[in-house]
Amino acid sequence: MAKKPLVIVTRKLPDAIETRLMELFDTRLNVDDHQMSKADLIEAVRHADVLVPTVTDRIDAAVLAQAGPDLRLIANFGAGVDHIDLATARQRGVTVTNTPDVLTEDTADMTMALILAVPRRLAEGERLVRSGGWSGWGPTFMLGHRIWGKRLGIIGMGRIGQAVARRAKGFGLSIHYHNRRRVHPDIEGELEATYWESLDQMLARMDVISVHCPHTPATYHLLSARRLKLLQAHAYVVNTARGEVIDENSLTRMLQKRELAGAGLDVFEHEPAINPKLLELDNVVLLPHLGSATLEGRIDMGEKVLINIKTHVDGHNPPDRVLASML
Ligand code: 8YV
Repeated sequence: MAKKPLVIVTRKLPDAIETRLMELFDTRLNVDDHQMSKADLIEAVRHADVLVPTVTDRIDAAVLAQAGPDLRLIANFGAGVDHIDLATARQRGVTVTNTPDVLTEDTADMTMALILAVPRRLAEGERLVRSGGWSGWGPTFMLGHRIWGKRLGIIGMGRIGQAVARRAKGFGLSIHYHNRRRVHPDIEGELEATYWESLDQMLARMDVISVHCPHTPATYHLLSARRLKLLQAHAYVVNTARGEVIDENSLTRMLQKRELAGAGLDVFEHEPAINPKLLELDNVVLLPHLGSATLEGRIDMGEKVLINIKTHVDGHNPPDRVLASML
């Protein structure tokens, strides 16, 4: 029997996926789910034929420089690949795949939850009840702001941006978007979406902003201090994409000074570290990167990883290849 390829998985995956990986390949699991150090990652790429990393592993040029001759595939468990140096991988002839599509609806649900939670003060109210500090209903008690009829500006109108737009439309928000490319007129028509070529122009007019672009060198701090200042003081910012797209310190300062109404953040610039000042604010809802965290989603992501590895090992082009030029 031919030697099975060595697949090294950096984090604990759902049991069903791990079992199938064990059946198909010579697989090394991380059953206690410890975070791999840089030395661990280097050790892994030295020996593996296939590496299965997640967003918590930095596969940079220094790690890839140590890769052994057998490393041919990095089958990322996750859609975002900003933790992998794609250019270096390509130079070294290493294919990179990801897991798109299967986390679109879950991430859009979580985004919608934040779009509702911040203006309606959901987390704040929950904290009050738990603290025992609720003294009863009152007509002017804990008033939030209405969502229906407001303008939502979506930055990045890919799969997730569109899935958010569909939901938001149902909640009576009008859809605006900025994207590198204008989407197909049929999609614009379905979503009744207004395209803004100028992000600055859009920002200045929206009630809610939601980020759905990938983190790339071009989108790092896309919402810079300057751009954040273009937002109206009653606007809310939601981010379920990547923390690096927003200048977190500037956002925090503006929230502190009430130059913005609030923010719903599922991702942070230096995860899992969070600007401590954010923790003191009532007008923010903070989540621990839960966007795609459903059991169903994780299994679907694992299935994609399996298919990407299997097709590659069998000598075919894996379906979810990522090329730097696609981002
Ligand atoms: C995943 C994500 O949980 O897929 C992504 O890009 O941000 C998350 O929802 C994570 O990336 C898994 O590696």
